[in-house]
Amino acid sequence: MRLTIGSVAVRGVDLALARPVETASGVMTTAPLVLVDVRTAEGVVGRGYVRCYTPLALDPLVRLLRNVGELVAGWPAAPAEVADRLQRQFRLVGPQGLTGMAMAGIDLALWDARARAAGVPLVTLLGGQPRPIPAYASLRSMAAPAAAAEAEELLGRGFTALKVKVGGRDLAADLAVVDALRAVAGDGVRLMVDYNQSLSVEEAIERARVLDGRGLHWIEEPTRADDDAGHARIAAAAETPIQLGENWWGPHDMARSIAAGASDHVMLDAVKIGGVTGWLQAAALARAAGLPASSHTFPEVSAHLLAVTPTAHYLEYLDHAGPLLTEPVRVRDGHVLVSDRPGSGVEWDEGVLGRLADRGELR
Ligand code: SMN
Ligand code: MG
Repeated sequence: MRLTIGSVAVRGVDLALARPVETASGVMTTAPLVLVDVRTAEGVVGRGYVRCYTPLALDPLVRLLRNVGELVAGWPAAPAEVADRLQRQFRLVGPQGLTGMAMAGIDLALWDARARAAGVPLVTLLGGQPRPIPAYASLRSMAAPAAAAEAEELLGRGFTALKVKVGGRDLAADLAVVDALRAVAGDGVRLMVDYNQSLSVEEAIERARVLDGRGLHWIEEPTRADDDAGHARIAAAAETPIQLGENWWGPHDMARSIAAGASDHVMLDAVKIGGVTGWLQAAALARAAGLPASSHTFPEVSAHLLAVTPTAHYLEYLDHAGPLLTEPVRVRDGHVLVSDRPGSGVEWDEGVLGRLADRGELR
């Protein structure tokens, strides 16, 4: 299948969230999203989106992606080749941050285009088949009463695993929310906690030793994401598995972290790890190291990717783009269903986008 990139259309939107996402490292009240449409010369349109966490970066990322779009026009619509050329293009500035997000936006849209051109779901193009993927729900509230209420709602939707963000205050506050969740969820539900990099290594070791008694399924990012040696010390001291990965900018960061023995589990962010192309390389690293691999947000494409990830563990259900899609991911019995439509499961609801444009909310 020979496809050539014709043009790239880029739209930005700072989407209000139904409920703010609270973390120990800041609260997200909106999801700043950049939507990428790659139109091939043959007339196929591939779609993908990235999220830049802060509205301060939204206009710059839209601009960067438009510049990259002009650069890649006329290139083969072959994601492996495009990834290689863009990595070289950005060698001196580096593949972290907005440059990494821009490259991933193009990569995700290119893979979507190739799957659509082949008339198959992305998972099929990658050698798998659509199947339900075990998922956990990520709570957005950190305070014990609000988190417990949110948990009840999600348990009612069939989830059997929940993650809560902790670490904004002292250990007693962490325990209060964990115990409140256990009280509503019972023993049959898996609970995970996420510190979002907020503790020192010493604090993390102290808290992990107490949390070890709570039967948690994992403790995520207890200290700075780039502190491999610190995480290795925490992982050695804790009985509970340590989870890391949402802040790896590509498979090289992951390889360094694995070499340091920094975590027991890995979680891949489809954007930061480098789109579908980066994910496939990362999945191979996880397999070689025997590490269970979960996803980080981006549920649509992650469902396709986990279906072909040999050590697939859990999909994170935290739906930010759903209001913009004609078919947001579907959840059944604690699983997210991989869409069986051609592509990666991302189809814009142009009616919704049109209304945002009319209100001047599209960049
Ligand atoms: C997270 C996800 C998305 C936005 C902020 C924080 C978090 C998680 O680290 O793992 O869900
Ligand atoms: Mg996290």
